[in-house]
Amino acid sequence: MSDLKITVPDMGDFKDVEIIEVLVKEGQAINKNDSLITLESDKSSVEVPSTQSGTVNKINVKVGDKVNQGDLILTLKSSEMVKQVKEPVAKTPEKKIDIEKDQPKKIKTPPPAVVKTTTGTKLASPKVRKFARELGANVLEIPGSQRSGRVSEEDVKEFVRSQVTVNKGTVEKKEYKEEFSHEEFGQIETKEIPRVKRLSGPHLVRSWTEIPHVTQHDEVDVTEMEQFRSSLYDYYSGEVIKVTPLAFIAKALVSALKEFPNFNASIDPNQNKIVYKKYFHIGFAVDTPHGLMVPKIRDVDQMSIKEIGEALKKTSKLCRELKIDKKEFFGGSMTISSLGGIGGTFFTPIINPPEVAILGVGKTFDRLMKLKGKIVSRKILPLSLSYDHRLIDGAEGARFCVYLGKCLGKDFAFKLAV
Ligand code: CAO
Repeated sequence: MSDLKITVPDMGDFKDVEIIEVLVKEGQAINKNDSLITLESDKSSVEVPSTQSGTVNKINVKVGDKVNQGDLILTLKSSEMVKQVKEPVAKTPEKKIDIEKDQPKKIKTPPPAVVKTTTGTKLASPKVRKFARELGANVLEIPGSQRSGRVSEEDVKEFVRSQVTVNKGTVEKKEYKEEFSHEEFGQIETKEIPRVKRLSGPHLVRSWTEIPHVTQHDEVDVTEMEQFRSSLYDYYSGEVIKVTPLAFIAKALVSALKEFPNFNASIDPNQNKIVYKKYFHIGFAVDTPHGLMVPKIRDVDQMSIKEIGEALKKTSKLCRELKIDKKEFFGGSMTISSLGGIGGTFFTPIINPPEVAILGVGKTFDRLMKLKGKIVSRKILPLSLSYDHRLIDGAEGARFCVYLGKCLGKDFAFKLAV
């Protein structure tokens, strides 16, 4: 075995370029073209691949060093062993620098690079990686929302938000340590957190920790609405029309949003302003095998009850088949989270920012009540309204619930259907 020297290749005009990552360890077996170090200038970053196969003998550089053409990166022990390297190697042909041919090559902004380390691979552009580094985040730990799991700048921000708590102006990284591991108590199974849950998790944490939630529970008598709903039929064919109560609730919600514009708003913390929305795009929490999704149905104010029901079916199907456009998760007025098809009464829905309120819907149940001296059975719909107390006061929250109740009650339900 003889020592091979791997040096920094010709990089055109670039001088004193900083090493931002050392991607191999001493003693590691590597193949030709495996990335060794990442260099970063003001304009771009690039990975320097190995020109030889072998086992890393001595690494001559460290993160932070500034290097030029010809500087020694590391020495390799040439070996046949390298053919047995088990770890698959991510090829990055666009970024190859051929130091054997010694042809001057400028560092150009490469296409989104494969960030490769001894512990894994992750797609991210140099700009995003730099951004992550500046925030002290390891790009390998960040769930990527883009195609093939590529990490975007927004993913980095979301990840950092989820990892830190602001405490008296100082930012602390959270670390969790269990005193005893789960397997000490019996058999366990470990699975990956599904992608949708990985993405929604930080969003939920942010909402729960940053928004002062108030949840108001209310019961609405929907007996007449239910009678009306179950009596719907097609005028021409005579066929029964099945419409979910959710369509009526969405329509009633739009009426309430018109009456209480603070609920159809967002807080702009940067400008210290309230943004009032003049549209009525209602979000619906959809339970899918991949996790919870909240698509919007646009312009619900311009739709009939039947159309809302159909839109709900269509949109939830698109979500369950992962065919929904990402943009449909944004730009909402307020969200409805309905567990009415499953069961249960009251719960604490978490606001979906930048919205400021969410309506939780439970399952309608029968209740015996005394009305005008008689015991009668009525249909009761449980509602749980969570709102952002920074913008909405308790009194306004209560008024909103009362108004919503009227919209679903005997005097108004029929009007909604028109
Ligand atoms: N009370 C009584 N019955 C109700 C009801 C209510 N509040 N809401 C719906 N139902 C009935 C429907 O009429 C339907 O009855 P039929 O089968 O007789 O027609 C049945 O329950 C099934 O409804 P559904 O829930 O499948 O359909 P939907 O249109 O009402 O709701 C959707 C659509 C997408 C909201 C729903 O499928 C879903 O995913 N719900 C879960 C939402 C969720 O997970 N929220 C929690 C978020 S926080 O983690």
